[in-house]
Amino acid sequence: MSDLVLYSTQQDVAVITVNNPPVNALSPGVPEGIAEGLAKAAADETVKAVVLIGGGRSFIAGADIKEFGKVTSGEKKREGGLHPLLYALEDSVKPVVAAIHGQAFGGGLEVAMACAYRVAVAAANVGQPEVKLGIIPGAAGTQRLPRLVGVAKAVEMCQFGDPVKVPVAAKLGLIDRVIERDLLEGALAYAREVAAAPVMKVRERNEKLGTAEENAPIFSAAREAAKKRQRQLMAPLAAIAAVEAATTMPFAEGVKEEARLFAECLFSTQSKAMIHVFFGERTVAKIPNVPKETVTYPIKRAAVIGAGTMGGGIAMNYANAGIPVLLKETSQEALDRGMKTISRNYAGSVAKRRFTQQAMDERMARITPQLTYDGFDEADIIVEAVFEGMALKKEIFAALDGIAKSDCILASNTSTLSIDEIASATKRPQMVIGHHFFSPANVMRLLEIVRGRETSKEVIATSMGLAKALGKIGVLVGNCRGFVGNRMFGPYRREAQFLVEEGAAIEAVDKAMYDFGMAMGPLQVGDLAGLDVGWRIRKEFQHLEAAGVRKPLLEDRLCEMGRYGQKTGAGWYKYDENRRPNLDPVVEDLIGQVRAAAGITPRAVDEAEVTDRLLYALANEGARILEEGMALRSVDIDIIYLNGYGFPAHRGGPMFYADTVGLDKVLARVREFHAQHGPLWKPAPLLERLAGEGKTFAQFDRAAAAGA
Ligand code: 3H9
Repeated sequence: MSDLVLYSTQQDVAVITVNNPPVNALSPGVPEGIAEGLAKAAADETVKAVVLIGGGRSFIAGADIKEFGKVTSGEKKREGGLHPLLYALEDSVKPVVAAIHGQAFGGGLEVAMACAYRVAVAAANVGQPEVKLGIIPGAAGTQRLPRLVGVAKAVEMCQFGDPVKVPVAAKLGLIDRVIERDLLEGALAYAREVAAAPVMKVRERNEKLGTAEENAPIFSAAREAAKKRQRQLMAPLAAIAAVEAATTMPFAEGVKEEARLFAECLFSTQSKAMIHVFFGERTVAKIPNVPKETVTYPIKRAAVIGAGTMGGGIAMNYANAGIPVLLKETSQEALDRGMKTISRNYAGSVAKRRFTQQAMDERMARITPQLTYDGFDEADIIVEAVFEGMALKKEIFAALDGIAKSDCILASNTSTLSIDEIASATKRPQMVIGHHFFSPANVMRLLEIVRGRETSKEVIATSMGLAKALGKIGVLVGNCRGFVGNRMFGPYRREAQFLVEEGAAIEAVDKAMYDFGMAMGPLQVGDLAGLDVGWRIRKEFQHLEAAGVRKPLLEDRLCEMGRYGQKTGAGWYKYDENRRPNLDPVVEDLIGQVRAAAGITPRAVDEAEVTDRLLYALANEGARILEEGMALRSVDIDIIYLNGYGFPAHRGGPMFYADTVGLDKVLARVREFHAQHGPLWKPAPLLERLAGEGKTFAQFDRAAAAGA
């Protein structure tokens, strides 16, 4: 047998141990190894039962996701899948007991469900998370699961893919015994208890499959929920259909229907995009010149300067992670306002039962509001979160330089300003870094970690680890204006405004992007974030603007009218008391005036032009960022957009999307826009090079990784 699966016997019970770290994925060789172990057990007369267990940290976390790409790219042929192994497990005369710890996910749970019994430690999780990869269970998960847990729960598990804790799974009938002490010991004892008992094969158990009348409302409710909560996704609908097949077809037919739906999903662009995101989220943690072994600073105490929207949200992150945090403001009024907002946010979570009142009290107690720098000398990290103004930020960092201990990380939450210039106000630029949180900071998952010229590797490694501890996804970016996310968002929102100036309706621009899958259209996003933020930044950078380059005209005018967006009740739209956007004739008038003053004759703009202008503005700027090394890889840009800007996961991110369109086609459109609209559309040299070579951004990433 290969090293991937080990076989041993413990008196009268055979033990098959999957040994494929880190998560015991069902990589090539693993199913074969299990089958071999099973055959050995069958041939050994002294063996009465079998335990199947995972070595290391989990049972089996599912199919090897890396293999899917090989199949869809044609590099590898699709074979019979796991079914032969699953039938062998289920038909085994000697009962097989799956012993679960860590995770039994996807193919791992499917293997466990083909066993005669399942035992598990209470801390383990089971689930069918395939939809999160844009696919559905492909080894009869949609057929065996409803037979064990009933139709409603099976639909929920396959449609949403969330993990289920073992105590819950035991109540559902998915786990036969929860093992309190040593898992292997418990599994062996259980195996001996059941060795002689007759086994009812899961595939032959139909008692939980319900009647057509009982099931109809379950499926229609699930489809309704998919429409609302899983907009545009094909896998959840396929998962529902596959479970439905379990209720209307004999097992073998249901398996065939599942296979058909699985293949449809696997070969879709959606699943390629979501698998790209799965690996991308793990890739961003890997920084070529900051090795895994880099020493990190322990972060036990934090301090935040500024109790506004951002500062308050950042303080909540620390409090949520169990780290006490000082929160400083300059006036009692601002401090009280900030603390009130925090308390209101927490109370909202308690009302929604996300956590208890006691948890809220503990979190509140970790935040110390104050007007002074008292205690800042003991902080391991200080995060500055005051408004965007270089002079003020430098003043604060100069003050911190005199107060903070020598190994304290000094972070700025700036969204656009130079970390190097901020660091120049201190005598320790190696300790200075950008921690760019996204609003609302206690909710949004993205943290752009901005590396200054002199930021030390230890400070970077600590920041990446800290992001994880705060429940964020940290992406390292370079120090350029707007860093990665906002630098690209500039052209994206600029084009949205240009399109309106040229004749597109406000709501048509927003709808086109919403229909593409974005959480919100670009003009609505402006209203949500506050149009004054960009206005202030434009004023700060006015001196850098090149003469003769077209500038968007409308948002400055809206701000001059006091229309900052939702916070003032009006921006691009007018908002009612429920924050619903309505078109406002005042804005229509303004657009008319602006067009007339600029000599623009409005023209018809179709949806394709809106999506191409906006999405290729992102990709073109992204290509520049990549070439300059401001993002480590194109996938880092994608992860930023998915987690900070509402880009849909099933499109994979702006760079992946451009790859799926084809860089030659993207370039052709960029050239067209360049000819029509001038220098802002100059094609990025990297885009030209890759398109010329018939390559993709993903290939650029792979080549860079190979060279690193
Ligand atoms: C499936 O099963 C389809 C079936 O129906 C069968 C059809 C025929 N494959 O996340 P981590 C890697 S679909 C390959 O950092 P954690 C991961 O990339 C599958 N690799 O650790 C990382 O690599 P690296 C259904 C995998 O402790 C390393 O392992 N299953 C797989 O935070 C550590 O991962 C799923 O969707 C895999 N299946 O979390 C489960 N899983 O070190 C997906 C992980 O090079 N996995 N890797 O960056 C997870 O949810 C989490 O990884 C898990 C561990 C919770 C297991």
